[in-house]
Amino acid sequence: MQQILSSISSNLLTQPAYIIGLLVFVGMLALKKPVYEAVASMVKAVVGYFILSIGSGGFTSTFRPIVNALASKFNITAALIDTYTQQAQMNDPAEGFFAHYPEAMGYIMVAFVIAIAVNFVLVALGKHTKIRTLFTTGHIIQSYPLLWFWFIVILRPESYNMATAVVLGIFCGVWASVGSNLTVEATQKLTGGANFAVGHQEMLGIWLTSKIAPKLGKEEDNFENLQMPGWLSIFSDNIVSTSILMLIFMGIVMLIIGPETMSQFDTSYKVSTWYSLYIFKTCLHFAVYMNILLSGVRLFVGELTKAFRGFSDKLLKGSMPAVDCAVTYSFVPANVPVLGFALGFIGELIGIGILLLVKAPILLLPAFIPLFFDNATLACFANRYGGRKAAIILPLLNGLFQVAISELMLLFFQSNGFALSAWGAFFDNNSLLPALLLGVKALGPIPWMLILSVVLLAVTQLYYRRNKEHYWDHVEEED
Ligand code: ASC
Repeated sequence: MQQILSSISSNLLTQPAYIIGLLVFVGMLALKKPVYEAVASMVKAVVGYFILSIGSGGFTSTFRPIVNALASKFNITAALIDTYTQQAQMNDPAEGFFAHYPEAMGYIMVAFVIAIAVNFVLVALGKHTKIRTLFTTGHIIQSYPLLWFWFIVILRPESYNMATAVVLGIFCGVWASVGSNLTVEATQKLTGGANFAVGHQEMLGIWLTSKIAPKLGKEEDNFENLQMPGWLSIFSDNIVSTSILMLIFMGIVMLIIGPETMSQFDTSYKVSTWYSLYIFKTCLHFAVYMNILLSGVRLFVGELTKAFRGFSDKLLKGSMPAVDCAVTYSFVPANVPVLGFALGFIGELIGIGILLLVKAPILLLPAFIPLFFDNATLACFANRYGGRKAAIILPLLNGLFQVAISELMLLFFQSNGFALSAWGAFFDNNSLLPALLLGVKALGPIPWMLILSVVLLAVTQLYYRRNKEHYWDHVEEED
């Protein structure tokens, strides 16, 4: 049974391309489109998603070695600010600690499947629950129990059992639903009403950005409206501005790293290649992957928006899909996410400098995934709600926040007898997760997760009351 579940999970449920393909196919049929059209739409959506993944994977494979190489320049052993390192440590069956928990993977799988089901039910009962968002990013929903189950067991070893797994699944489903639902208004504003929300790891961050950014700057002063005089007008072109920004910023980082260290981290780089040309090529690839990503997004979002009407009108009334954060990058000038990344990086480096200065007990090093995807996404929303000023200030602050919370959470686990090798510092992991874990420690996982679930669902009712007027606009518009 566990094998079947885990096979379905790794092959299907955690693959957004197939989930979206399936939604598009069923949605088209619900709209009474002929089967051949439904198949064509599905193929385009899946191909679009694959293209998006190539862009998003290209960022990671090209720029992760650089961030890692920079980290190694510090010549210290330290914990990483990284999601995947953290997942790898927590799920490594060879680690002594986990050898005592042979059924854990089964429990985690149960929690994952329950989470998906809970999201579905909450959307199906959307009239009452006010949840509008169907999570399509299975790899994100899976990452919750994959980490949180272990955290709970570390903090409360007696809770290694099925009951905890079931309640964890309920909590994860509630969080995925409530969190993505909170991003609807902001994402609609960002996309000009494209009828989707974000289902990723910075949902609270998006909501908070939509509240804070307007206080930092004017939304009209955004990057879209930026008129560059004279020769500076070449910067209005995204490809040019992205490339130049990365050449300056990453170029400096790569010069600091130097060719020797770089060759240890990027096997495709040989010292015989001119380092200057290697820097040039690598930095310009930021624009390459951004353009790949954007063309994939356009393809699949087009199909998804068309087909999802089948769900929102007929099958799951009033619903909209919650998609990967990278989708938002195609609704702003492409230099905005790039700038968010660069500023988040600077924020993290300042934070790490402070840790060194105060001789913090645990040193931290940056890593690519939370650094890029968190800060790039928040920058898009900051630009829409508070213009350039907000798009500059908020990622910088978030970089500092990523370092601060990672340090505190690593210390918290250390004081509970467990040395984490990384903290996956996405905004939700830095805000919701500490609240979850402190309560788990104090009250035990089952009561606390049930309390939090009720609170989150109640908050959604309040959220509905505040936004009542336009809450279901996306459905009416389609009529
Ligand atoms: C994550 C994660 C990824 C990226 C990707 C961004 O949190 O696990 O692989 O962000 O979803 O497109």
